[in-house]
Amino acid sequence: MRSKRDRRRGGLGAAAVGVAALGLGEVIAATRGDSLIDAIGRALTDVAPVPVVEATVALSGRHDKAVIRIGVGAGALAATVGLGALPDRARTAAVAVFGAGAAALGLRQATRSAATVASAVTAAGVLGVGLRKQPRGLIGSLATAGAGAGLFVAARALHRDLDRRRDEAIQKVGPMGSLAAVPQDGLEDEPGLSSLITRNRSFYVADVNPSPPRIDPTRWRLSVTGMVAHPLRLSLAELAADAVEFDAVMVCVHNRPGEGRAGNARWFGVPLAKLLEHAIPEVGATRLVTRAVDGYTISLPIEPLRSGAWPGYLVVGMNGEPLAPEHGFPARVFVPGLYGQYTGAKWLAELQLTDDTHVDYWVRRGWPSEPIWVTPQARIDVAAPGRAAAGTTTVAGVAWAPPHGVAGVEIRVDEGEWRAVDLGTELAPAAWRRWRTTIELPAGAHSVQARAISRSGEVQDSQDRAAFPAGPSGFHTVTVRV
Ligand SMILES: Nc1nc2c(c(=O)[nH]1)N[C@H]1C(S)=C(S)[C@@H](COP(=O)(O)O)O[C@H]1N2
Ligand SMILES: [Mo]
Repeated sequence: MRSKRDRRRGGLGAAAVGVAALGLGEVIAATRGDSLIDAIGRALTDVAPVPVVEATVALSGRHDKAVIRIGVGAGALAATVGLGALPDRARTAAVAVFGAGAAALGLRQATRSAATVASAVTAAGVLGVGLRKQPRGLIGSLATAGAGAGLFVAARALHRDLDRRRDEAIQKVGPMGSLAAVPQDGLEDEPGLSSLITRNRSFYVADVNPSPPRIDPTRWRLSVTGMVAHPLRLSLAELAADAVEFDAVMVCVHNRPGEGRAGNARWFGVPLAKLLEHAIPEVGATRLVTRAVDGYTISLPIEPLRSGAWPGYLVVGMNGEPLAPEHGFPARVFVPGLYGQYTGAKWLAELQLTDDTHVDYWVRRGWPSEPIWVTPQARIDVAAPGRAAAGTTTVAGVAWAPPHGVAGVEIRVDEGEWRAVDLGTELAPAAWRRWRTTIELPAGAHSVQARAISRSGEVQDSQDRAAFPAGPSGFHTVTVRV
């Protein structure tokens, strides 16, 4: 019988071995720019049931990637402590299963990384041996954990070096479109209001990868394949030569009113109608599958893209620059007006024309197969004492209703009458539109709500609805104290 104190020591030693094993795994994966923790995170994302995904997104917000990483790391350590408490033979079997599972992950079509396989096998080996001969005493455990932490630092340094080289390669690509004349809408003087164009660095990031895939632009080619008479293979430069600029808001289907998973940019892309015209779809081709380098897919109906009814683009630039790695470098598909989850894949590898038998990543998990359109939404960014006159309150924000455009924004106080606000100049119907008004409020606390009305006549829905399965709705409500 081991005493309670021994067991606690054992837990500490096992945790230290876990840190060392994971740290070594991270270094091996990092030599190729991969990460064992991220590979496990992606695999868990791939199999998590929709309610788990939805809860994670709702609770972690824009920190979802950090939450997943920390969760995987903590889970792995907890598992190690559990393994440490098992009898030798059971533990060896468990570690072997663990390692085989993680190695299989590295072999999956989605990641297919030799470095991840080597990393998983090595980490499992270190676990197997280390848990049998656990470090003794507090000092031994701390030394082992410290060595593991050093390996994490080394892995980070490797990543930083690779990131720097990748960023240099992206910079060499040169400008993509221009933001020479920064557009204005007349509301430039409102502090706290979202900028008319969201800077690339501030633009929200939403995807299933804990870290963005690295793509070498000199070797990358876009393939247009499948049911086409004339398959295409195009370089980034060839695509850029045919690209045009357009302004549009991109919105994540998880963006509840008031949240920040939406951004407005000046994009640079090739109209999909033009690419389809060159490729010549065969009779029977109904879906355009946008496939990312990691296997993720989003598909779109070909007909409306071909006719131009849905103005889709193969995007290669954002606000005058190549796409940032987080935003899908070197290319992505974007159909303004469709939620991000339906609008097209980032890190595009291929456009494949096919029939209706294709099933997308999220559709396999229960999301509707037909694209979901963004509904009108207004967000309140500012609700503060007015600067012009004492006793007034300025309320300002952004609103969107792509692709038709925002016809009006209204606010109401304490659920009273709706009143119209002033709109900034419209950049483009698919872009977001800023708005502002000044109101007088009696002393006390008041609720202020906003709603958007689209040019197609759709009024923002008052019903509070979660993102799944048709997109969120409801009003953004803020409390103002006077
Ligand atoms: N390859 C790939 N493309 C993707 C996704 C993804 O997970 N993988 N997520 C989609 C979702 S859900 C959204 S909201 C947008 C987000 O684009 P952003 O990160 O540039 O804002 O990308 C879309 N394209
Ligand atoms: Mo999204």
